[in-house]
Amino acid sequence: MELKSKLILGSINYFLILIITSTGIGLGMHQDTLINPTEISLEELLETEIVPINVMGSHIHFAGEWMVGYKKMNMVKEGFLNENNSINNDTIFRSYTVAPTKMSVEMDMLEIMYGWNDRLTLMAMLSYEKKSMNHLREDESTYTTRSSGIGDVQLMGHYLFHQQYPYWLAFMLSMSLPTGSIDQKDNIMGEMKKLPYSMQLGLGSVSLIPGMNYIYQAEKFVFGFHSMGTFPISENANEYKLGNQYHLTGWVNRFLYDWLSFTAIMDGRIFSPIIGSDLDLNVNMVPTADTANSGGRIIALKLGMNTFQNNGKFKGNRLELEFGFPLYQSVNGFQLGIKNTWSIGWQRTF
Ligand SMILES: [Cu+2]
Repeated sequence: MELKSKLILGSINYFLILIITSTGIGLGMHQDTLINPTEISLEELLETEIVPINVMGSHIHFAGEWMVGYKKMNMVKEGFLNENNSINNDTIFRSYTVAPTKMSVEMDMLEIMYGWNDRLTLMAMLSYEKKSMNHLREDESTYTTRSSGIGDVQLMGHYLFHQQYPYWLAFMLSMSLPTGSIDQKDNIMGEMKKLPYSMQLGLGSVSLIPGMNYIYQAEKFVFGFHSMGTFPISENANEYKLGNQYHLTGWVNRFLYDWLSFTAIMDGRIFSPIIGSDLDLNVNMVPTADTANSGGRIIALKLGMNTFQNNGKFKGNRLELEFGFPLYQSVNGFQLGIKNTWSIGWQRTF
C-alpha cells in the first residue's frame, strides 16, 4: 500500500480510537479513571498543561512559577512539487544544473517560561539547528550540503486576556532576534560556497510574531484555535527579507486517564515569497537559490500523545510525542514537498 494511504488509514483509526474511548467503552476502561474537563477549573486545566506542547504559547503559568522544556523536532522534505503536482528531476534539469532530492532539518530547542503574574507569562526559546540537503546532477552524481548552529532566539510575552468558563483567550507577542547565521557555507565541488535560503539558520532580521490562543472546554474534550503571524521587519544584511508567514491551527485534546491524553492538530500555514535576493547565490544552479521558488501553502495533520504527572515522584513532568504529515501542499515554482515531521518534547514545571 502506498505510504500516503497508509497514513490516512492510520489517522482514521486514530480518530476512531478517540471516539470509542471518549464514550468510555473502549479498552474496558472504568468511567472513574476518565477526566471530565468540565469538572476541573480553568486554572487546573492550564496547570495540568494538557494542551499540546507544540501549539506555541497554549498554556500560561501562575505568578512565580518556572518551567523548563526541551524539544527535538525533525522534518523531512522529499519529492519535487510544482504547485500541488509532483514533478520529476528532468523538469528541474531543464532550468537548473542541480536538483535537490531530500532535505532534513533537525532542531533542538530549549525553552524557559516564567509566570510574571497570573495573567502574564514570559518565555524565551533558543534552538540549535542541523540541516542537510542531498543533490543530484544530471550526470547522476550526487553531493550533500550541511549547515548547523544556533537559530534565532525568541522572546515572548503571553497575556491571558479573558478567562471565564468554558473558554479562555490569550494574546501573545513574540520577538525573534537574528542570532541565527545567514552566511552558512559548505564545500561544493571543491569550493566553499554560500548555501541557499532554506539552508540558512536564521531570518537575518528582527521579526515580530503576534499570536492568539483560544481554548474551549467541552464536556469530553478540550479544543482550541491558535493563530500566529511572523513578520520580518526589515531586509537583512544579505539584502533579502523572508516572506511573512501565517499560521492557523485547530486542535482537540482527549483525556484517557489523568496522566494520558491524545491530541489531533490540523495545522495550516501560508508562506509568502522571499523579497529581494542574496547576490552570492547562483540562481541558475539550483532551484533553492532562486526566490521564484519560494512561498506556498500547507495543511498538515499532526497526531500526538501527552503524558503528565500531577503528583508523585515525577510531579510536574510532561512528555509529548507528535507525528505529522501533509494533507495538502502547494508551492510557488519548484520546491521539495514536506514528507513528514516528528517531535518529542519534555517539560518540567517548578
Ligand atoms: Cu510552560
